[in-house]
Amino acid sequence: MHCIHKIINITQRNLQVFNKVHKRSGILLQNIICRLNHDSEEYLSEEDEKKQNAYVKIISHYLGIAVGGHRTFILQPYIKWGRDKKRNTSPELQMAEAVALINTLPNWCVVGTKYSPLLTLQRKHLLGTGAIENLKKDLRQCSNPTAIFISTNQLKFVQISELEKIFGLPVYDRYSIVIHIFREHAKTAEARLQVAIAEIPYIRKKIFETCITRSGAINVTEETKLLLDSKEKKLKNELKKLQQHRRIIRSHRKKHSFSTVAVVGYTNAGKTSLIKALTDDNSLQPRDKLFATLDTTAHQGILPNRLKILYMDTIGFIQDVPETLIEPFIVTLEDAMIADVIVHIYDVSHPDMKAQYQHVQQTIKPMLDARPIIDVANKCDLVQSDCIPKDAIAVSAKDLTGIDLLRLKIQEILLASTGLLSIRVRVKAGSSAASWLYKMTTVTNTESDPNDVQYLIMEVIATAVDIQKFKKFLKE
Ligand SMILES: Nc1nc2c(ncn2[C@@H]2O[C@H](COP(=O)(O)OP(=O)(O)OP(=O)(O)O)[C@@H](O)[C@H]2O)c(=O)[nH]1
Ligand SMILES: [Mg+2]
Repeated sequence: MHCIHKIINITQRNLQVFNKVHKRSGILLQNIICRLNHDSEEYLSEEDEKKQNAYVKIISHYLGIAVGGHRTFILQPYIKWGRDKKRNTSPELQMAEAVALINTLPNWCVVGTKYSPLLTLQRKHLLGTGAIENLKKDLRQCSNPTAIFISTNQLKFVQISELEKIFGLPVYDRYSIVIHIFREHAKTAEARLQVAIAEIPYIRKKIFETCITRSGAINVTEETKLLLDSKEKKLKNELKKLQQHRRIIRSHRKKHSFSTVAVVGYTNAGKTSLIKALTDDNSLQPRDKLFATLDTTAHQGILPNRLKILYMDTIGFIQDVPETLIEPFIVTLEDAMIADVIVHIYDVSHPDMKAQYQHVQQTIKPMLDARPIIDVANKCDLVQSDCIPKDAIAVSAKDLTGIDLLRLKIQEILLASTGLLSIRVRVKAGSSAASWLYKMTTVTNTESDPNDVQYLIMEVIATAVDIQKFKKFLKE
C-alpha cells in the first residue's frame, strides 16, 4: 500500500508541473517516463545502522573490496580440448574482455597477463605444480602486483583460498569482479538493491565453503547466519515491492497504449548511444565502460509518422558469469522484454562479435514469445561495409548514420506487430468527428485542406477496431 501511495503522490506532482505546459498525451507520456526512471527513491534502505555496519564488514571481507584499487595480474585459463572447450571465441578475446573488465574499475589497472591451458577447471589448486611455479616467477617479474584476477566464471572458494595462500595475494574470479563493477555503477536505489541481491548467493557460498570444518560441519557463528538471513529476507521484500511497482507501471503503460521499443545487447555495444541518437535525449551518457547502464530507463522518441514511443535502455549482457549474478536484473529486463519491438544492437567492429551476438540471442530467446527483433549492427564507422551482416541494419550511433533508416524500420515493424494503422482522414474543422479522433486515437498531424479551409486533413494512428468505430460514429 505504501508503495502505491507514493506512486500516486509522484504522479500528482508531475501532473501539476506538466499540466501547465503539455497537452494530455504529453502529460501521460512524461509521467510514465518519470515513474520508470525516478520512482526508485522509495527503495532506500532503513536498515538498523549497527546491523548494516556488521553486514558491510562481512561483504568487504568476502568480496575483497579494495578501496584503493589493485595492480592486477590477469590469468586467463582455457580448456585445451574436449566438451568444455569454448568454440565460438578464443583465449585472446577472453583475455581482451578480462582486461576491459579490470579497466572499467576506477583505480584498478592491469600489470601483467598470462594464459593457462588446462584440462579441467576443477583441480584444488586450479593449476599444476609446474604452472604454479611459473606463475610465481611471472608475478615476481611483474611490477608490484597486488591482486590476481583469474578470468573464469566462478572459482570454488577452496580454490580461491588455496591460491591466495600460495601467492600471498587476493584472488578474484569473474563473478566477484563483475559485482565490483555493478557496485561502482549502481547509482539509483533500485540498482543498488539489485546488486545487493546479486551479492547474497556469492557471500553465502563463500562463507559456508570456507567455514567447513574437517569433520564436514559448517562452522558459522549464529550471529553471522542470522545477519545473512535477515538481510536476505529484507532484500527479498524490497524486491517484491519493486516487482509490484513494475507491474503498476506496466499496466499503466498498457492502458494508455504507449508503444515501447526495448534496446538490448552485449555490454558496451552502444545501447545508450543508440537511444541518444534516436531521441536526442541529452540526459543519456554513453561511456566506454562495461556495465555503464544498470537501470532500465525509458526515453521518449518520435517516429517518422509522428507517433510518440518509448525506448527502453537496458543492462548489458556478458558471457561467462553465473546466472545468479544477472538474475535480480531480470525483473527489470523482463519489463523491457514486454516491449512491442526488441532492437538487438551489437558492436560489429568487435573481434568477438559472433560469440557476443549468440550469447545475447540465447539469453533473450526464452524471455520472448513471437516478439519481433530488429538486428542492428552498430559502430559501422569502424569497419568496411562488406563486414556488415546482410540481415542487420547498419548504424553508427556515433556518426548518426543509418538512424533514419532504423526509425523507419521500427515504425514498419511496430505498426505490423501492434496492429496499428496510420490513416489520413478529412473531417470538418471543430466537428464532433474531429473531437472523436483527438479523444480516441493518436493524432500525429493536422493540416487545413488546401481545397476547402473549413476541412482538416488529419493523420491518425489507430487500431482497426477504432477505425471501424469511427466509421460507425460518422454514420450516426
Ligand atoms: N566508433 C563508435 N563508437 C561508438 C558507437 N556507438 C557507441 N560507441 C562508443 O561505445 C562505447 C559504449 O557506448 P554505450 O552507448 O555506453 O554502450 P552500452 O551498450 O550502453 O554499454 P553498457 O551500458 O555499459 O552496457 C562508448 O564509448 C561510445 O562512445 C559508434 O557507432 N561508433
Ligand atoms: Mg548503456
